[in-house]
Amino acid sequence: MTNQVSMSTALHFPSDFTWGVATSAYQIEGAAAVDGRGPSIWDTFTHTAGKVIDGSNGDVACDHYHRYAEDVENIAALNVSAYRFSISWSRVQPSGHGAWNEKGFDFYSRLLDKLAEKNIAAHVTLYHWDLPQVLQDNGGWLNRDTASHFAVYAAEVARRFGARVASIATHNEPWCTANLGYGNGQFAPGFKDPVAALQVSHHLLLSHGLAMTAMRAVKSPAKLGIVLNQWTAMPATDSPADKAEAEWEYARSVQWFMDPIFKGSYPQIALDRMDQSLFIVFENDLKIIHQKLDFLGVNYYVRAFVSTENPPRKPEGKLGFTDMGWEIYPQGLSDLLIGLHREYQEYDLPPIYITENGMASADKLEDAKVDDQIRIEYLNRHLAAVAHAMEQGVGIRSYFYWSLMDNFEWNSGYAKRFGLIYVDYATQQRTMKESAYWYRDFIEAQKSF
Ligand code: IFM
Repeated sequence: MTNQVSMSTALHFPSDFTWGVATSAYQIEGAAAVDGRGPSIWDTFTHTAGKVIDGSNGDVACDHYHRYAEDVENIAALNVSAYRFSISWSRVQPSGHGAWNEKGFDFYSRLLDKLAEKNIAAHVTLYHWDLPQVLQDNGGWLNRDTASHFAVYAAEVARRFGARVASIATHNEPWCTANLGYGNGQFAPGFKDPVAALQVSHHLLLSHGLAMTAMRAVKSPAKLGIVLNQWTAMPATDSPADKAEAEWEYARSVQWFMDPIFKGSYPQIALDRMDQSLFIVFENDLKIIHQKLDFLGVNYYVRAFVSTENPPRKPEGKLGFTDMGWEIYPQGLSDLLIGLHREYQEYDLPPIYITENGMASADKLEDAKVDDQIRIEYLNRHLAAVAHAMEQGVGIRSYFYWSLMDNFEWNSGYAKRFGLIYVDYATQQRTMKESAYWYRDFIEAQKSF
C-alpha cells in the first residue's frame, strides 16, 4: 500500500460529504468601530508601527460587515453547502466580560438568516485570535480568568445561535495564539516569551474545556469541537539527531494539543524536554480539558521539514512553494490524517472536518479574469490526499477551502491572496478566480456520482 497522492480529476466523495469555504472575523469584517464593537488585540497590534509588513490593518478589510449579503450570494454561487466563519468576541461583548452588545449579535443574526435563505450551513468559530483588548489589559491568555470569561461568552453564543448553526468550534489554531502571539511576537499581542507561550497554551486548552462544558449545559444542538493546525514532522535525513528533533516537533505542536483533549495528559516526550516548574496546571484541569468532542477540525497547509544541520537543509519542494514560501506538499495531508486516525481512534477520535486548506498565490486581475492555475492544481492534489486518507479508513466529513476571498493575512497584510475570489481593496469589487469556477464545477460533478 502506498501513500502516494496522484493528480486526478476523477475523485469521488460520498454524497453526504460537506463542501465549504472559510473566513474569520478580523480578516474580512472591517467596521472596526461600528455599532458598539470594542477593540481587540488585533486592532491594537495593527495600529502599532512595524507589526504588519505593509503597515495595513483590518479597519475596513473586505467590508464584509456591510457586504455580507453579496458575499453569501457568492458563497452560494460556489455550490458549497457550508460556510465557516468566526464571531468577533469584542463585537458581541466589547469588554470580553459583562455587558452584551445587541447590535453585534444582530449582525451575526442577519448573516445566519442570509445563509439559511441560501441553504448554507453555518460553522462558527468562537475565537479566531481577536481577544477583546480589555481582557488583554488584564493579562490576556496569561490570566487564568480569561478562560472563565471565554466559557461565559461561548455559552451565550450557543444559547442564542446553537439551533441555527451546524457546528461551533471553541478555538481556531491555539498553537498560533500561544506560539506566534506570546512565543515569538509575530502575532498579537506580540510577546516574545516562550515560557509564557507554554502557560498560554494550557489556558487555551482549559478555556476550550470550560467552554465545552458551558455549551453542553445550555443544550446546544450544534456539533461542538475545536480546530487545530497540524502538520507531520519529517526528518530531513535519517540521522538520529534529525529523527529525534522531528519527533519532538510533532510532540510539541500536534500531540501537545491532541493528547490533553483525547488522552487527558500532556505528551511525556514534550514534558521531558521542558522545565515543568515553569508551567502551572491545577489538579482538575486535565479532567476539564479531556472531554468528548463531536468533531475535530484540522487545518493543514504544510509539513514540518526538520533538520538539525547548520545551516538547516531545506525541502526540495518538487511541487513548488506558495506565495507564503510554504512548500506545497499534499502527501503531508494524507500522512497527517492517517497518523491521527492510527494514534487517536482508540481515544474517541470524532469525525474530522478539514476546516482549512488553501494557498496564497501572486494573483493578478487581468481583463476581468484571474487565471490561478496553480491554485487549481493545489486543490486537486489536496482533495486527492483527502480521498486517499478516507480510503484508508479515516472518518472525514467535510472540506473547507481557505479562503472564500482574499483578505487581511495578519502580519503579512493584504499582500498575500488566499481567496477563491479576488478582492480589489480600492473598490471592494469581488471577482471569481478560475479556481472558484473549478471548485464550483468539481462540487457539481460530485452530485452526479
Ligand atoms: O489566514 C490564516 C487563517 O486565519 C488561519 N489559518 C491559516 C490561514 C493562512 O495563513
